[in-house]
Amino acid sequence: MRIGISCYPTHGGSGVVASELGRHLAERGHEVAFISYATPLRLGELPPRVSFHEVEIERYPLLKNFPYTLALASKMVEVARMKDLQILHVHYAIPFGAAALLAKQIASERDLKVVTTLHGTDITLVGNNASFKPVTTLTIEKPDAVTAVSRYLERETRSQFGITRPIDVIYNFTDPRRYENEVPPCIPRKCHTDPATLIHISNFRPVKRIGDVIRIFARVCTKLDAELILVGDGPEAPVAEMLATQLGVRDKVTFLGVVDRVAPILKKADLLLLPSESESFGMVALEAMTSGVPVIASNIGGIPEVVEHGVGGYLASVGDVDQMTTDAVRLLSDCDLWESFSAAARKRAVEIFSYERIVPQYEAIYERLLSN
Ligand code: GMT
Repeated sequence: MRIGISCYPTHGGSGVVASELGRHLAERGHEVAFISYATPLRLGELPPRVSFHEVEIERYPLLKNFPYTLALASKMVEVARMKDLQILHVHYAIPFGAAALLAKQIASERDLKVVTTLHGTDITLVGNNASFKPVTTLTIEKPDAVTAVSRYLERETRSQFGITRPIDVIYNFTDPRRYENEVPPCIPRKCHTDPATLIHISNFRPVKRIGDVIRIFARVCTKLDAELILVGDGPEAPVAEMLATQLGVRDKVTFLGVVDRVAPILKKADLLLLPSESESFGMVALEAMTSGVPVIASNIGGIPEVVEHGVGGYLASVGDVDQMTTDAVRLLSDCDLWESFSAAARKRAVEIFSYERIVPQYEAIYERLLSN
């Protein structure tokens, strides 16, 4: 098949999923054309059968804000014609879903099928904003197929937008080979050596509750020798630094900033902290699990569909720093328990969320649309 993919090219989960999907589709023999304002970071060097088409952002004195969505739609049309695309698969409702519907109408000489994957913030935060809501609603109602990355997100989409159309739930996926190649011999992992390494990976937005990460870590430090690695950047990074200083643990916290690939860093980690307020899936939890890193997370959104409480990690109510600390200390002080959680986390990631299981579900949707 010939598939166009459009996504945010940044480190966010939706860009990661879209990039990995394109890579795997190409590995399986499909032609894939990425359309965005920059090459998606996780894509790296373009693999065989993958092309990248840049939406150029030009500045005109007349335009205060460049109408990116229109330039994106025009580029989609151009690439659909040039590459004879059959499918346009967009990740994130705003602006990709809207641009794809426009492109489909313009390129009406071809029967271009639009698939929109909802990732979470496009529904729960951005798309739900009153200024976008009518457009977001259209981007859910009108595509040929809509997918959501968790059952939670499907329910949320229906209740927040009053949607009744079919929505396919297709979980995000992982490629266990990446972790095996990069972290030999990571599986099965052994109990940590001192200090224990806790890790948090995010875009440092308020929804991630970075303050809780620091509070949990500071409390863990009163019970055992530990360090904290913070991966990513965003508006809450200075808040995290201030709190770490106030709580007397600043010298045990490393701010790594934004990194392209998390697998090599996860190799060093003993525990992932993800105390988010909202999470449609929790891609970093899956990445940690693939690397055999148990997860301490909030029991919200799509996280319980990814992390099995008491098996490969522990879930607690949002903001329950006490419980999360107790669980972290329990795991880090009992090697047998930690090793069983590590193995179970990896097993669940491989058995349920492997690309081998998930990518064919997207292919099945494309085939269904093309056969109609
Ligand atoms: O909030 C983020 O982490 C970024 C955001 C994005 O749009 O990339 O992530 C969303 O999509 C990811 C991939 O499907 C999910 O794993 C995240 O849970 C989701 N974030 C939220 O729902 C807050």
